[in-house]
Amino acid sequence: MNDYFSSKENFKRAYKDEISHSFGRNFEEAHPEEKYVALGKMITDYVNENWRETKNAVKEQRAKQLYYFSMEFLLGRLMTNNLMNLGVYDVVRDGLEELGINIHDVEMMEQDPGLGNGGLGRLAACFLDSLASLNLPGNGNCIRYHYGLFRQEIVNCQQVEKPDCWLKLGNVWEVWKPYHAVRVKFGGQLNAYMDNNGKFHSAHVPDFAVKAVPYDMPVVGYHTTTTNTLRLWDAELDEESVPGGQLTKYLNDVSELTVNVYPDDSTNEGKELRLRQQYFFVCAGVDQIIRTHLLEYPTLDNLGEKVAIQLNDTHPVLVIPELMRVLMDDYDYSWDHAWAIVKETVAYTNHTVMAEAMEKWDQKMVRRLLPRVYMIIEEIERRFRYEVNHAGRGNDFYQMSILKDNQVHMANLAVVGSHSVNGVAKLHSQILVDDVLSTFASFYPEKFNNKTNGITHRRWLVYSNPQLTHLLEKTIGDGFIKHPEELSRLMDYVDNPEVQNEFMQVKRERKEILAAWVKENLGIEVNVDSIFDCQSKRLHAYKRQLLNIFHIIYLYLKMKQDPGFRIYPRTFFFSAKAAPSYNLAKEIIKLINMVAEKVNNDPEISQYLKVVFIPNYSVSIAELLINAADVSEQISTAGKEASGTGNMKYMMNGALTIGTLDGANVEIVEQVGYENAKIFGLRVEDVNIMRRENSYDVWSYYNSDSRIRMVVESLRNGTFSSNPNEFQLIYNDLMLNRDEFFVLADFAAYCKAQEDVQSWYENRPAWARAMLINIAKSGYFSSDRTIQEYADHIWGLKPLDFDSKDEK
Ligand code: B1N
Repeated sequence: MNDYFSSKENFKRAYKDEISHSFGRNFEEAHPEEKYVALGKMITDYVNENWRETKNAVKEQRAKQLYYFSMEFLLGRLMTNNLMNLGVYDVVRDGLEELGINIHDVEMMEQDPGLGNGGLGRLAACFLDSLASLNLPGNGNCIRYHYGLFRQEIVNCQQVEKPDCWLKLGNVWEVWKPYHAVRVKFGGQLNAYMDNNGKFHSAHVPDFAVKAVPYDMPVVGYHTTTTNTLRLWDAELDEESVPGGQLTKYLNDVSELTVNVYPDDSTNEGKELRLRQQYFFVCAGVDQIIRTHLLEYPTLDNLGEKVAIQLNDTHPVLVIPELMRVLMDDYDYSWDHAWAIVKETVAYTNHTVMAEAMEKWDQKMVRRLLPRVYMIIEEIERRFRYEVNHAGRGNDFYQMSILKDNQVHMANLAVVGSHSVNGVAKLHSQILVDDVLSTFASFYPEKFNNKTNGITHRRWLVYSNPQLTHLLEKTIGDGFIKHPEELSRLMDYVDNPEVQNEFMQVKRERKEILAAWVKENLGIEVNVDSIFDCQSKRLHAYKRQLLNIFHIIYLYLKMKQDPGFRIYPRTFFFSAKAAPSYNLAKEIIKLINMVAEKVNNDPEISQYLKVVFIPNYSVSIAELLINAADVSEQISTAGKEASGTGNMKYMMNGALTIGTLDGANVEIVEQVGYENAKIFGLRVEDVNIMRRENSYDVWSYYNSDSRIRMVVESLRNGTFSSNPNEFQLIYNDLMLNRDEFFVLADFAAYCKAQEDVQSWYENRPAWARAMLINIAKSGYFSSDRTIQEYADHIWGLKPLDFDSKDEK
């Protein structure tokens, strides 16, 4: 390994050399951008050796490898992460300091790669970190989007979408691999014929073909040799495929494929371009797997033994027919043999039960765009029907069928073509079995399992909260960084007043950092002695930001009416993007911002109550916000949030959860006990009964609770806007469309829970103790635990062995 980072002196020398070689400048003259890029290049150089060693180890050890197919990887900045995982952060920080550079300024030069929407994409990124840190050979496969999810600005209280040009300084972490390009074909004619031996052949003459070109990013494990690969596919023109006279259209079609992340989270618009994107990275990824495998093994018979493919939701489910196509058409496999290999290799994770997120594609569109793949899906369906009938379950076939109502039902294809189907929290996996996929669960019980989500404690605790990390190291040692379950050692100290005080001091420091940022960037003064109450996640009706803002409106109006009523000072933070076409969600953002404006500028009230909407929620904002929270808002309608992962990040940084029994909240309370979280509201069973019996009547809540009346009427009576129709979508959704997500039904319970939270906070030692317990019990939610479970029970993946070179 080169010795760039072996000492401060070596680093300084190498760094100056790098700047001079790369940019032909003296160090003193270099631009800040150049200083950032130069450091990035040094890190990538340094990583190269481990990267090569990892690839060699996979070969030599004939190790099984994972390919995690995901349309999203929400990585966040990588500089600090990589330096810390390599164990050279301190050398670099100190070396830079001697050169008169603050490492923080260099870190901030990096554009946050936002190649995802929310939880699903961030989960994929956490998984990569855990795979490498556990020495497991696991690669990511995705698209090299030229723009991340949009950058959100708030103008006149409303969301405005701006482009997120994350590549404007280039991407220092990536390596372009033009020689590994793959041709991806769309549309056109399928000419099928039988040869003289009666064998079926098909020749696909596409009407559009592009080159998929890989860009590889190293994924550095924490203090390990293992350096895995995240492969991002870019689309380039395929010289042979440019149709005469149509260059401009052709180029448009090519660049469209990688232009943007689709901004839908837990919804699905069913647009053709998205299907094209899906096939694009699936086809390229499958091709790479096959070629890599054949370099090491003479046959594809053992593919399932050496390769595991995990489908992150149904977005990459075309892997199933595509792998069938390659095995049969390119490598002469029989259907049955190919099908056995595909099922052995592929596993599927479901991330949502929301009907509007379930991917369904118009059959005609799939047939037109992917003729051979469609033909294979039809055959999968035909054989599956036979299997179901043969098992005497013919009556259940329709429920499970892939092709119906002129649509291709992607979740059904995923279940049929894989050996494992998992949900992402216990409650969610149970709902899949009992409800959403119940017919499948009774037909293929052995496929169904649960893998409760996790988060990488390295990014979400160690790197983003150095103050807390320092306190933990001092109190329980640093073993928890490799073995997060050791966080439970903190249980011995939760009653220790000194540790409690030190922890509250740490929390205060984090609150000050956030407050300073808010002041500088948003011009809002917040009181660090107030309770920091945070809800940060995508804006979606089922996540019920509306319940939160309604409670705030209630507090505001009540304080205005009754000078005797005052609350313990609280600052409510929101951060959330709405899909650009999701009008209700955008109106909720507008409401939050208009309430904020009113409340924050009311001199009578603003010392008790502030509302801060932080624009452009992203990994970087989350790193600033979450560790400053006292209260974590996890208030989705029971049964709707598959898991949630923000809940885990907040908990790990000590925030107390106010939440419904939904998603992973259930397991959080299981860990910490009901006395160390605040659970309220309807449960799944209650919601199901009310739905089944059609017994929920918003008007009865409206009529019987004057607080609800007061809040709902404030939407229309000029309190927050002079335009009475300003919040009409919200009003209609609740009062005329029957409040699908039970906001009014849970309102009273939520208010009561919030009162309890306030009294709790007023007893500071009890509060500090509960926060410490939350941290102590958060080890379970490390994605190291999650990944170990996937590796053991789904993938059959073993750690690489580097001759005990790595610390254990
Ligand atoms: O996946 C996360 C979970 O923690 C969340 O509860 C869940 O809502 C989230 C279509 C989705 N489910 N479905 C999506 C994302 C993009 C898209 O285009 C659906 N995201 C989730 C991780 O398990």
